[in-house]
Amino acid sequence: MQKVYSRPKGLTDAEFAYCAGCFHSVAHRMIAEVMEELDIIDRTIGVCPVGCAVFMYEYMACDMIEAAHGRAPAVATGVKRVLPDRIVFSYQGDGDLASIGTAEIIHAAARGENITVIFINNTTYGMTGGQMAPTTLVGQKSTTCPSGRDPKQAGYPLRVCELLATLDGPSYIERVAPTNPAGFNRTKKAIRKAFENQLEGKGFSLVEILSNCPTQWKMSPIESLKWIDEHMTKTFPPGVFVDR
Ligand SMILES: Cc1ncc(C[n+]2csc(CCOP(=O)(O)OP(=O)(O)O)c2C)c(N)n1
Repeated sequence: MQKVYSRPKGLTDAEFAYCAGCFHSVAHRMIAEVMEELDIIDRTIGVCPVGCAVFMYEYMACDMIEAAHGRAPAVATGVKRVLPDRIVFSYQGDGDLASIGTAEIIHAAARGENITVIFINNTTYGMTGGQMAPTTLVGQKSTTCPSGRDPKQAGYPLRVCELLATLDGPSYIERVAPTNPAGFNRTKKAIRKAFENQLEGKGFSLVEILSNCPTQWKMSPIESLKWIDEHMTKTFPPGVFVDR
């Protein structure tokens, strides 16, 4: 019988502690596969976020560093500049990247740092109890906006790809929605390209993955995929925003 599925070498043997159906596991696996395919596991350094992926260092078989909340792009910048032969990526949620870490991501992008950023946008602060995030949709309920986000009080969602695309620094910015097999393939391809760009010295690459949070959204994993397609993609359209 032909073996068609095995654990990528880029993952350790640790079992994921994520909720059932959570995209963090999917994104970890894709990064692990890309590292294996590009044969860079031994020279990759990842920077973990504060958020549900705070224990990412348990799961990845490369070197990992834990950054303070939102500071991953600054830490990644320092590591890459000191060790330019290493492949350096940050992995960040929307609370981490688009709220407390807004300054770090904008300036790393503007400087065109030769790093790879994987941005997990699940529209909520998953780890701390489902509070409103900068990417929470208008009308979306959360524990801190139980009647739905009201722009009069809480403003509008932040579109990170569109914002960063106004800068001259980034070399590649793409938003993907892995809600079906084609979306999965697109996501894997985007992650691979974001790592390849760094290998080629092209500069700053960011992939935003429209992600779910079945637990805080109070949905089944299947319902959460449908919700991404029907609601999230309207505010956050997938596509390539920068490729140069
Ligand atoms: C300096 C600091 N401020 C606030 C917190 C509390 N905190 C922990 S995780 C988090 C947000 C996580 O949300 P997100 O980045 O979207 O990741 P997710 O948990 O959804 O994957 C916050 C505010 C903290 N740990 N440190």
